[in-house]
Amino acid sequence: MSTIRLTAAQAMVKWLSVQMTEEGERFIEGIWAIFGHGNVAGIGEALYHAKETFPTWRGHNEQTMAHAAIAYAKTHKRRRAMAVTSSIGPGATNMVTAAALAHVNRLPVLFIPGDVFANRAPDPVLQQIEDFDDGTVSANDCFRPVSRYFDRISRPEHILTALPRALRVMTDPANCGPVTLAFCQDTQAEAYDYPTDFFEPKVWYIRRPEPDQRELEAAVAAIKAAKKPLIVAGGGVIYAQAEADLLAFANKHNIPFVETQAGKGAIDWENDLHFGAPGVTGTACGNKLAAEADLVIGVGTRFQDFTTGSWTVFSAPCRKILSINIHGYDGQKRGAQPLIADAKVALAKLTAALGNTRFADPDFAARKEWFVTTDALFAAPEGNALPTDAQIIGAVTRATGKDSIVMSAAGTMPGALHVLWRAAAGGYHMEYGFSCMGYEVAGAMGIKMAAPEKHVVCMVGDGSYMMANSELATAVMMGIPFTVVLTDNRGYGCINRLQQGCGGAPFNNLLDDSYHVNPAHIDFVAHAGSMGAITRKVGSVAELEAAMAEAKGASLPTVILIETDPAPGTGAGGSWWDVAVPEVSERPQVNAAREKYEQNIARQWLGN
Ligand SMILES: Cc1ncc(C[n+]2csc(CCOP(=O)(O)OP(=O)(O)O)c2C)c(N)n1
Ligand SMILES: [Mg+2]
Repeated sequence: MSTIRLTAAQAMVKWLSVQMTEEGERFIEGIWAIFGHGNVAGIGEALYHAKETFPTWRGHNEQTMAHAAIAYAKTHKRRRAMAVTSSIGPGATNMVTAAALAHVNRLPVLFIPGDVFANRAPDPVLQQIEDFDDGTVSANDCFRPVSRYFDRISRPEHILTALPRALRVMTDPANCGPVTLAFCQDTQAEAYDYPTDFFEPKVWYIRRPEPDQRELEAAVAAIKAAKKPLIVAGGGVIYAQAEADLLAFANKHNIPFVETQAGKGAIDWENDLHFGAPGVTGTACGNKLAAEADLVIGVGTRFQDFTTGSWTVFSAPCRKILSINIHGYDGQKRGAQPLIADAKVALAKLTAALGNTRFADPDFAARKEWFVTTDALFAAPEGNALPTDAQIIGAVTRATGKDSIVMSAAGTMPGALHVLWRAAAGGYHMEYGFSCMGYEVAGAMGIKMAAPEKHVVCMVGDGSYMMANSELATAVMMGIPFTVVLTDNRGYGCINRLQQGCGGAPFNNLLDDSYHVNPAHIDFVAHAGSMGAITRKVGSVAELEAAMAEAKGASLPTVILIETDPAPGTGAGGSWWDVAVPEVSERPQVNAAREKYEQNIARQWLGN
């Protein structure tokens, strides 16, 4: 057998650089790295020699580097990914939040944290946590519950099995998610005679499982028996690249559809059967259909509480849910009738079996009415009033075209965008599985790396921006332009509203309502400017539109700051959301909110 003598780290990098997509590109495009003693000598040396064929990028924070990697994979519909390496200890645990984010959103990313010495000679090495009762525990065990595959590389031979398992998970349409290969730092540097053919290029094909015949027949029967079906399109539609198939299916059978946060942008908003969004952040016309539907057909959705209005939206008279899903876990939630298959394949089989089945027209007048209502919300504010988030969205709508991707993750914007944003196909990127503050700026950079031809617009609140923004400097350094619309309402606006909605007093959310000795004054323009971004403070939505037009052509990231009103919500659409209100309180407002809460939980559908 022909062999090649490499360190384990060199072998890992060599192997990763020849894992290919069907289109002939590297599946793992490259690696984000912050070095420390846990990876600089081993992995760092290997990456240096491979830098022409397998690029290394340097960020400012392990979590946000991983956010960029995750956004990149999402933009590529899970067909390409990135790796992220850290030292041991804090560098590694900084990535745990990002791993959880990828896990919830079922997105592929390869985490390679350094780990303690396999030989334990220097124990306790710098940054090693010590478990008094278990010699095998390291900080990296935190990754186990948030990885779809976890392995610890403590011998050089381990990569021969661990790496193919990692790629198997990342390219598996059902089990897709983050992989963690915790790499012991002495093992990284250890040499081994690897079989040469281990490094032959390999193409990873993403399979499309066929449905079970019985499930298919039952699904056809359920649809034929329905009078008013409604399709709920989730992220699975996009990951299966089944957008056109879904539209053809909807058109042929005249079934209206709504899109979840992950599914939004699967189909252009202008299609007549597109009724917007369901649930907590749903459109009025979409939620009206949901309330009247006798069959909800989920396609690639995991039925998160926002989608289902905490299981009050798909309530009476709808008690039937058909769930077309790649995984049995999602396909059988709450007694849903499953059709476990790839979305593209399942839709083709269903439509063939349904023949010319056509349903009665949905309420097109309600759809029209919805756009009249939201047009009014988009209008610029009167006089000197601070704009609302809806008015900001109106301005961004006017300033962007179908070549844009609008993105966000946490705060007021995700809900407001879900209900109001008129997404072109492929024009929406929302991290709402984990809704992780601090995803936005780094995520925008990852999107732009995946889709350089698009105008990427990052919608971020002052709170999320303050939580993580330092990859702005990375984007400047790497010449990756995107537009940040930073809405400054002086604090955690959406949680402040939620707090009061639950009967609470305004407390610890807006900066002025929080303990302070000196009133907070954050100069965002100076802050973003200090990292090299183009910065503008605008005083009106008209100025925002003009600044956005300018930012579109820039070669650097642009941060546009606008002060907004923290008080109003979007004022359109929506449904109840289950946030538990205290059963006893000295505050009458809390008692009143609890009373309402009990009425609402009585409406929840708790399953068959
Ligand atoms: C990492 C993280 N911490 C806490 C939360 C809870 N949370 C959700 S939105 C939010 C406030 C966001 O404030 P900002 O970004 O300013 O948006 P605004 O609602 O004010 O527009 C908080 C604290 C979260 N989603 N993620
Ligand atoms: Mg805010």
